[in-house]
Amino acid sequence: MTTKSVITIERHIIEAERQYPEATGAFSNILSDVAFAAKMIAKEVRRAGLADILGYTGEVNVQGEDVKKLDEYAHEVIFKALDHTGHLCGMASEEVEDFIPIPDRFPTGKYCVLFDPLDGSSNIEANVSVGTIFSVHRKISDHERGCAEDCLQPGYKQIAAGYVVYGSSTMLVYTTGNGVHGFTLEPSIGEFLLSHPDIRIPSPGQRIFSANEGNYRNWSAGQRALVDHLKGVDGTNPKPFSARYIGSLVADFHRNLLYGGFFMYPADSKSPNGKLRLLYEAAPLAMIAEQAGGRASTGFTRINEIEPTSLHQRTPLYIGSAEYVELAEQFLAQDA
Ligand code: AHM
Ligand code: MG
Repeated sequence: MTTKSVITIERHIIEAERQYPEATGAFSNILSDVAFAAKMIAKEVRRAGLADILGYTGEVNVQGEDVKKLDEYAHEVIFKALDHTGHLCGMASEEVEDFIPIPDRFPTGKYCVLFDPLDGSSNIEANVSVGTIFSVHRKISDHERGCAEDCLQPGYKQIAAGYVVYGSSTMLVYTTGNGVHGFTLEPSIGEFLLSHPDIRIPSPGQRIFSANEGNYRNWSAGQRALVDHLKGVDGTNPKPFSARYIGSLVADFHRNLLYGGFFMYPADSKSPNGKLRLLYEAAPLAMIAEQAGGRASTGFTRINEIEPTSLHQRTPLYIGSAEYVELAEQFLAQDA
């Protein structure tokens, strides 16, 4: 048997940080802590089918204890993996309304982390892949222990972003602005190993579009025209796209990242700002898409140039292969 050199995520992060002699290691530690939390969450997601027997029902168990839902559990795991390290000035989570301060008993630091702990969790009972999304910003406020301002930064200022997909295997994909790298969890040793170095969205990639077409009647004229074109029903497209929609953003995004294609969650007459959250979903995935050679747009402007005004603000999202996102923008221009 030959032995190949394997690269763990910790080694990858440390080697990347070595390029910056002024680095303190804090940033590396944050990514390692997120990877640790991901392993903890993966372990529980694997047991999700046993929820009714083992807990995570959101109800009170026979001992009178609160039994947490898996998304609340995931939130707590990430919070507790990061709260005490002294590297963060605070956090924001899709599960929590306001900025999350670091408990007074712990020191604070110069970064903040935003996360969607378990995206797509409505799918989990059916064994469909779910994911965690995260984003790291530098502290910018004068507030000694951080405040919401530190989290309310446009996506182009992110210094790292990533996601974990809990699928047929567990994968962590991240970028610090030097390409996109994917790691697969080897469960028997509990380590994320580099399996997808320097991911680029194939161009031209597979002709895939991902959208919830059940919203068709609420879509704008431009959005309808776009999807009619993709499907070839308007007579202008001799090579129709395939439709692939899991309804779990991380899984849909991950497939399109590896195969090519694009995902969209448009604005519609019922949700004029779309459904997805700018800070927990769109901005981190936008950084990854752009680092992999793709694009992310509201349909009109670059996602990562939006100046956020509230932690849970929503945005329409078109993300994936650059040429397909551009095509979407061309169709949507008729709505402007
Ligand atoms: P969630 O944050 O409540 O899990 O919602 C986000 C999810 C995404 O994973 C997915 O892309 C989208 O909602 C699906 O929405 P819909 O069911 O409207 O198609
Ligand atoms: Mg979500």
